[in-house]
Amino acid sequence: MKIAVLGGDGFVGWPTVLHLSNLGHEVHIIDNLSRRWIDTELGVQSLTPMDSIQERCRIWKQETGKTLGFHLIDIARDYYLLRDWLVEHRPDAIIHFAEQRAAPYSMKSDRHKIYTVTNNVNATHNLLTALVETDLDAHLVHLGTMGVYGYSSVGAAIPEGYLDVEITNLEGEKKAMEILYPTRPGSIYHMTKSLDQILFQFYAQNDGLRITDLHQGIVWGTHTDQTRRHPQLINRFDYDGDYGTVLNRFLIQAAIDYPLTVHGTGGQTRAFIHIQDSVRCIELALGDAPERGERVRIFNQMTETHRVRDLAELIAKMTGAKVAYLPNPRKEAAENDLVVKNDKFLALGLEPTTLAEGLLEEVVDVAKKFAHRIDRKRVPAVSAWTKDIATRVEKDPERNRLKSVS
Ligand code: NAD
Ligand code: USQ
Repeated sequence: MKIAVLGGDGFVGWPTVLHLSNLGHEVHIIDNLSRRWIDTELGVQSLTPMDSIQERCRIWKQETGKTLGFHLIDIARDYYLLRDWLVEHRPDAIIHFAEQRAAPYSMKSDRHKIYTVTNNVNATHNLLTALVETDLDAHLVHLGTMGVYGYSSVGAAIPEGYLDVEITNLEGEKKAMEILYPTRPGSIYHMTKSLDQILFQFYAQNDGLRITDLHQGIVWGTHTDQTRRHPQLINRFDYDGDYGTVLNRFLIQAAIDYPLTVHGTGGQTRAFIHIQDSVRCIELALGDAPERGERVRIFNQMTETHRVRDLAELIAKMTGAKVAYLPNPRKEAAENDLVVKNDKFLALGLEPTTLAEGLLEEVVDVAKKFAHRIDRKRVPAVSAWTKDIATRVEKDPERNRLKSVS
């Protein structure tokens, strides 16, 4: 297949590009490199030393003989470039990773809120309208998030996208209906993924676009089989308070002897998936495309759930790290249960890589190797969800104590 990977320079995009190229597909990366600019804005860098995207593609060619295309396009702003690219290349499938994906970054200020909404919603909508305009019947696979469901504990498993409900009509009869699972995003970033869902529903229904939306949990790990092939194919690894995600952060914190930064009680339960499984799921989703006229196909892309404090305790036991319970900069439930259905990927053949498989150690080893690249001042998460929370967090003695010890 000819596949366009939008956001192919990112943390999940790059290993996906390599995985699909290795399988023999013709892969084209479209990216505006905004994530690299955001590192510059924040004054941080990936834990791992990333080469330019052109150099990464050159090394892949050298190692495998396979060519990767790279096209510098901002899909949120350069609509006509995107449309003309699609006309010229006519891909069979498009994988859409190209959004601002950090919840803390999206909550930093009004500017960051506006950027995240403008970038993400326009990126998705430009792509959808371009597919219609160019009469392109490509299968669109979008990376969404488990966070669209919210984290209320209703004591029922979260289904894969849709919920069966019963509505009482004016005659008092009960009518069955299937709706998108009610969305309850917890940040501006997660809200944009909820808006994406409505855009997909409309374009599938109105124009017959073939769309798969993958509601992915928190991705952890760093290497995949393909990024391991050469030091210059190494993946991005975010550790800072805005872009680093919880499990990867705890692992690097343990590696540099920094207390594990648990927010609140750590009673938040979240869904997780290893990066190797993430790229495999995308392969599986590509092989299971919907028909024209079908509703959007939604998969829950996760393999296990964990409570934040359980993860901290597990890593503390494994490495001897200390755990710091800090005031939570986010507005989120202090404690929640989470049961998630993921039957669809299991039925397609996914064999989950769980925390128990020894890969936690691998991340700690990578972090130790590149520890000299870590700026400890960038480790704390400082983006607060409201002004009141910001004031409370700022005054907290435990947070200030951590500042002085670290
Ligand atoms: P990332 O920030 O590392 O990569 C996103 C890439 O998209 C970057 O290379 C960026 O430059 C590019 N991009 C952003 N806006 C663009 C635009 N307007 N035009 C062109 N390129 C643009 O993020 P990631 O961790 O690789 O996540 C990829 C996708 O998967 C995101 O949509 C994210 O919401 C979703 N996701 C990620 C995780 C996770 O834990 N990392 C979990 C669930 C879902
Ligand atoms: N947390 C801590 N300590 C930290 C960092 C985070 O306790 O140092 C807590 C947070 O308060 C939160 C939980 O860990 O309760 C998860 O935070 P996270 O930053 O790991 O994940 P999140 O903000 O939800 O976002 C990440 C990705 C996003 C993706 C989402 C999947 O950045 O792109 O969509 O995971 S999910 O969480 O399933 O919605």
